[in-house]
Amino acid sequence: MLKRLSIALALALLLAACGGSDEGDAASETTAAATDEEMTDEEMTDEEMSDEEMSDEEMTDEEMTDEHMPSTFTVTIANTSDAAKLATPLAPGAFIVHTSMETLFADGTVDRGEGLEALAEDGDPSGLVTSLAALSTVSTSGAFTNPDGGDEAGPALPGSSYSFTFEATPGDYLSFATMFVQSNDWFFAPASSGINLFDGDMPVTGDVTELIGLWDAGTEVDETPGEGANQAPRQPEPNTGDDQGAPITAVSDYDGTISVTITVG
Ligand SMILES: [Ca+2]
Ligand SMILES: [Ca+2]
Repeated sequence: MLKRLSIALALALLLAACGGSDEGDAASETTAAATDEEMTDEEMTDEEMSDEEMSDEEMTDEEMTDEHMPSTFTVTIANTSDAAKLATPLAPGAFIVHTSMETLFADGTVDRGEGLEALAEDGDPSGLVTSLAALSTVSTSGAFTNPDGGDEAGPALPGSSYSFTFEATPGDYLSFATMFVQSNDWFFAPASSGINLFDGDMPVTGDVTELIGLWDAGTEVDETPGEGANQAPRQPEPNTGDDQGAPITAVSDYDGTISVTITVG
């Protein structure tokens, strides 16, 4: 199973690397276009005239900084499942900082088909991260792929953890999702509203485990956790199993599988 996940992740990272190359080409084209603009006197004049506007923007930024200096948060998701009902790996997951409700998923509705299924069934967060990054209400998005202390992407086994860091200001919420690997399509995530990262102007810190739920994505029929032939550790390839076509719902009875803490520094 671990090899299979590693292979899937390696493929995902390879695809991401290819995408990066395309962006590099686009950046080169942009630079060339900018050079052309510099050669046009009229356009240069326009740019100089906009300096005043830029000054106004800088003043606004300073005012913003005084009132809402971003706080730097670090979230750690520890796998404590060896002391819980069923020992399970966690899989690489996705996180976002957002201002809208029900951004990563919506409790009680069918999966939107934007990448959550692959995260919940196969431990692949790449598609969901791409979808969420495109939303105007998402200020930061990313994947957590490497267990703490490791330099390779892979599952977080019992006793290990994932961590990720981001900046946020009052009004921001955190959502994330990571697969309960010994299942067909279950994932750990905060309630669909996300975690309000501030209490007034004060950053929220400490143990937030009680804010995290276990959810059934409703995309694949459930087998007995830890035993199903279509679950990630045993399925012959990703996306193996019967379609469920059900709304996303909460799953109980697996308290203590993870522990989540937030620090600010
Ligand atoms: Ca299911
Ligand atoms: Ca499956």
